[in-house]
Amino acid sequence: MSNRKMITAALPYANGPVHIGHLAGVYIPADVYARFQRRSGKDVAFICGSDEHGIPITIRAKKEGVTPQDIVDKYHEIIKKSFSDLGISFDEYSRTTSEKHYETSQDFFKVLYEKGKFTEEVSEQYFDEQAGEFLADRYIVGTCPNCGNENAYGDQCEKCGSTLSPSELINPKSMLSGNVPILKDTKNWYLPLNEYEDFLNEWIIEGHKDDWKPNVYGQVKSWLNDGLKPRAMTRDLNWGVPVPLPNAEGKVLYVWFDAPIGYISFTKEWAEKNGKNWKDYWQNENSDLVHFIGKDNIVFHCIIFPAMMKAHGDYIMPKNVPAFEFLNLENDKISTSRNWAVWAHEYVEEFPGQQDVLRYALLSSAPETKDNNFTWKDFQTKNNSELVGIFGNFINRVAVLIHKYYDGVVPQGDVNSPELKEINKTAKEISGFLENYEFRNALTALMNLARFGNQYLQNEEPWKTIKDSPEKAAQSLFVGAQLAVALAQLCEPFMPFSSEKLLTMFNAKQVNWNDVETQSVLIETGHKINEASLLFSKIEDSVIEAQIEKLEQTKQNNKKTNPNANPMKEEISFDDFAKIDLRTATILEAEKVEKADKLLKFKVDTGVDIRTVVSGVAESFTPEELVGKQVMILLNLAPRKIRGIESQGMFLLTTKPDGKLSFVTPDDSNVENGIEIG
Ligand code: B3M
Ligand code: ZN
Repeated sequence: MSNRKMITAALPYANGPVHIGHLAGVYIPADVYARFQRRSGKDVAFICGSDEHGIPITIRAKKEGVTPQDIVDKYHEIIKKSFSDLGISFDEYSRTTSEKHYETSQDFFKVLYEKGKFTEEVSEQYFDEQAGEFLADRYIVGTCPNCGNENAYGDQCEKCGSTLSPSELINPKSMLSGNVPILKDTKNWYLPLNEYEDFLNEWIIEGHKDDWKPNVYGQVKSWLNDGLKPRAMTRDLNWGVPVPLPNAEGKVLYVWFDAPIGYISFTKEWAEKNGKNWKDYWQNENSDLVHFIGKDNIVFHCIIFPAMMKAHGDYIMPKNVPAFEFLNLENDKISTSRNWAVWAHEYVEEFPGQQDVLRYALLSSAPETKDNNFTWKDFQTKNNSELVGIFGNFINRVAVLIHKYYDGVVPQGDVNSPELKEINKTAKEISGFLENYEFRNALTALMNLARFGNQYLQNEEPWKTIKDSPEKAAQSLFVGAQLAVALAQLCEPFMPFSSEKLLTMFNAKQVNWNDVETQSVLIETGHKINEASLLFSKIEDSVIEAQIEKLEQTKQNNKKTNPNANPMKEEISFDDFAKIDLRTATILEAEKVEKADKLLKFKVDTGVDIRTVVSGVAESFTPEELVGKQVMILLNLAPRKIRGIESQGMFLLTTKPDGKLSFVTPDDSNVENGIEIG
């Protein structure tokens, strides 16, 4: 085991806040591990930052009608604050738009380029001629070949869930302009992953069969069994780290090329500020590189990034990649788009001072080996029965009784009491579990020590023995004090806020993990403790019901009242809406269009002018019945030639279940023409 721990946690995309799924499956376990390693005297670098490139960011920007930079600036701050509020003890939390990161990822690319590690391939890709841009898969919409959904994306149909490629879409359209994209040749740089198969097989399949988690090992094995293909490390996009080569305009590094290099860039940033050498952590065999990630990131951390580092040549391979499964919320998949989540920043606001309760609850249902479930009821039980009822109760009793009987001074007791062995045993157990990434077992071991303490006090009954055999009472509370301080020391990786409070309460200092594993006395006889304060407080039913109600509300909002209704279109900004000029108007004349069964031609008084509109309503109305009708018109739609007639606007219409059209008309029959609608 080496003395240095280079610990990374997956870089969250800065396209939204973090939720309990992220926390339970990556950040809290990673933090427990990092804190534990620091306490064990290891030289730890715990590094993370926001992933600010990639399509999720540009999509979100488009949705909100702002620039990608606006999006990442906003969410980077929110995410960073949530982590710090929850006590995630990153040594560095940076972002992939930092200067150091541009430099580091471009250098990395250049090294691979100069070593001839890339192949150049020309492929056909969809291109939007009007926007002048190549289109990422997500930017192409069309009809799903499997279910007929007209709003399927180039990479996936959200209605039937099938994975697609843009060429499979029927009637593909660009989301940028709405035009039909053309196929155009483009050159990109590929990493031939197939050339790394032997290396990966030897390193992981043969080398880590026994020490990597079965879910991780299994996924890697199945990827390798299927055979690897060259993968493009550059993309035709305008948001990302520019490809550092001449003639590579309009091309950026693939987000999964630049993002993991972020770990390195941010380590450099940290090292510079702290007088360290980043290479000690990344390029020295005496360093254990450990990546904490969710299961959807396994291939990137176990295959692609290692292949990149191998190609580079100077880097160590990860010692372990403890990937977590997913956490569900109230038995339903957590989803950002459906707002089905408990958001970290909202929790911090709604449960002030109770960060450790969330840390505890999430750790005890961490999705270590299979998907797991978070429910508010369970959260309440964990707080009320375990944290308040067991942990808090034991420590409170000890502190209160020491004040009551001994003026807050730890009484005389036997330093060889057999109960004290429980402390060392628990410390060793926890450390064994944590070295093995078994966070739930580690937490159980901690809790068992509190249970043991409670039981001990219950059996000893110092509140009774104080009268007839004060020596016995002193002995009990001496042991109680040791157990309480042990809990204060050992709970730090899991519940750092409570640990700090407890150490203050017992007027004690944090010690190394090894001291708790070996010492029999953690607080001396004669030591004066501080005032007892309550560590945890009961969470009332009403608080839990309010949270459940909040989720219920989300469910209602998500529910379709009309199962046939199409899903909502892409969100638009107010500015987009403000561009639309809708008016009241009156039809002055109407006539059939020759040789066109569906079309009628109208003269319309829009209040602004009198203009011609062609509309496909002939199957639903006769011209005569429409003369004099007041309608709503989209006034500023670019004119279009329909059957040789220039149509200057569009009526607002709806379709009835029988397919017949009907006009949207003002509720009030006396509205003037030209009144704006909005
Ligand atoms: N940004 C997070 C995700 O897939 C992704 C991780 C990058 S780690 C280098 O949700
Ligand atoms: Zn479909």
